[in-house]
Amino acid sequence: MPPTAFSFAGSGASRSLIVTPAPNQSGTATIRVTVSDGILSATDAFVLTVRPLTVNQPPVADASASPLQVISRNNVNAAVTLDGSRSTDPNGDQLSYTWFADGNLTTPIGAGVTETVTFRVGVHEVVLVVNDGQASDSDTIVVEVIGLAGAIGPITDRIKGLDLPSGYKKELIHKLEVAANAIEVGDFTRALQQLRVVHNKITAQTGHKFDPDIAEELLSKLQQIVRLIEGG
Ligand SMILES: [Ca+2]
Repeated sequence: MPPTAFSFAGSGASRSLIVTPAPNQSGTATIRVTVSDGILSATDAFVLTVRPLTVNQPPVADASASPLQVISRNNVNAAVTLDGSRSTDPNGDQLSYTWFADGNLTTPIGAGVTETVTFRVGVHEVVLVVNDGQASDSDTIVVEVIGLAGAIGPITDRIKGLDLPSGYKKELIHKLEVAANAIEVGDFTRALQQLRVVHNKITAQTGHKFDPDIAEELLSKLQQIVRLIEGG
């Protein structure tokens, strides 16, 4: 506290001490006041705390779901876990979480940091709104639930577009189509058998007929489907 921070008002026995803290400064100071009538004096002290004016900064919403593409084993729906835990607040305020889906911003589908919800096959727009008590922010993600039978289609299409020997390509596509048809009729044993053959054929040709990156992409999609069938 500089000396200019202090001034006195009043007169006689009724006086007041006016303390004006320096602008943009905060902290704690012990202020000691001594009064004297010329013969005797008395001293008292008090602690003055000046707090900074806190301006609220809005939170930042960050929604995610893992994975963004989910395969539905029953071709009807699948459980998706939504995650808002990466949302932040510059002031460190505690946040509330509200999840909405498919354009319905009235009825939330959940209010947790993470939420496991069941979505039907199709594309779903999910909105997370976080609020720090004063301000809010939102983040939108798109989650897609693919029917198990439909999950093979994109792999088939990908292979169709690749530059591969025609006989080899036809064989892979045929086996994938047989697998897709088997899934449609619930013959998972046959589907697995076909998918494993395709998986082995691609594995054997990785770095040869198949570019390693493309092979890895196709194999991971096939594994996802195989795991899902085996798990159920
Ligand atoms: Ca805040």
